[in-house]
Amino acid sequence: MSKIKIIADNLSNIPWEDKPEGYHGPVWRHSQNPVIDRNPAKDISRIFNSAVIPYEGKFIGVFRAETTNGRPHLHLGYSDNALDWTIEEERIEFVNEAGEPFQPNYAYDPRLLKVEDTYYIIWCTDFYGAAIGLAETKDFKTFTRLENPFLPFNRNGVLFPRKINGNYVMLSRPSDSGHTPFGDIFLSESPDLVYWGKHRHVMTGEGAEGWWQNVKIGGGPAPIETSEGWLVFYHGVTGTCNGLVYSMGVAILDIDEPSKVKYRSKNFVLTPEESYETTGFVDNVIFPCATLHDAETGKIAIYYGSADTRVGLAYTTVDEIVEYTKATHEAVPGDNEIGKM
Ligand code: BMA
Repeated sequence: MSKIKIIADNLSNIPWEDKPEGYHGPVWRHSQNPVIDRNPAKDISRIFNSAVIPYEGKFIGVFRAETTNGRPHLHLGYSDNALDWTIEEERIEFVNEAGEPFQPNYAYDPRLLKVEDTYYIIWCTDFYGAAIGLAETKDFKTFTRLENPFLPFNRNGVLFPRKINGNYVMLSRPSDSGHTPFGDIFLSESPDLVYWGKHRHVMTGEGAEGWWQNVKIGGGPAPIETSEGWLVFYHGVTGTCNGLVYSMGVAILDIDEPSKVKYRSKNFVLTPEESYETTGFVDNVIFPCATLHDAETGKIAIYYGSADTRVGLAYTTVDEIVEYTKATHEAVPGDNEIGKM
């Protein structure tokens, strides 16, 4: 039993390994990483930045697949143990609300979560440039696209797993259409997933003590509800003379007013170190997009894209990560602006 409570279903069949002896960090890697390596299915050369969820006693995922022509699309995958994945060779076929085919020109960095009885996929779509796409499914057979929540340019849309004060809530990261050299995490609310407003600024990487997040930050997996607040893993980016480096950070947001940061760690909790993270299509990228977590034990398994090439898995517990976040907290100037100017 954990001291800090995860407010979600019990999920005792998630992958798990204890922290290795002598390892000091609050998040540790699965010993058999990567869980998905290059060329995982016919005509798919790389899978990374992908999201998984429990479904009917097993696991299902929406995967960012780079096809052999280099254009990313979303493919379904299935697993009994959330480690060995069978990826569909055909991409997900989306329809519009009238049931007609409505394929995105490209699709990447999906998040996947359930709110009430419906599963939602949020991804980066083409809407006159990079923007956030949204679709719903109840059965993983029919995928209906809803209105794009925001104007271009925006990425890293992350829906919360329940309504807060009666509204759906989404994190996003307004950006540009390329390899955006700036960016903070914002939050918006909607009564119906169509009209979005009450926009708030949540977090900035600039001005924080650590340099690992000084270029930009963006949301990661769906927030985890805990007795201490919403636990969020996110990516933070720094620039070097060899390009950008993506690490994983952690913060805890207020449970009723999630635009307020309660605690955030000044340190990264995972940074590219292993060869499958430092070398790939894009070197030095750790990009978390999903967690599986068990309320009873407090175990958390984090799925992350590794070097834009593979899927990695890492572990922590709610007690350890919350404790670490509090112990290494820094109040960053700019985090507490409510964003209404
Ligand atoms: C971002 C996104 C991610 C990618 C990252 C590193 O802008 O495109 O999909 O993992 O760059 O290349």
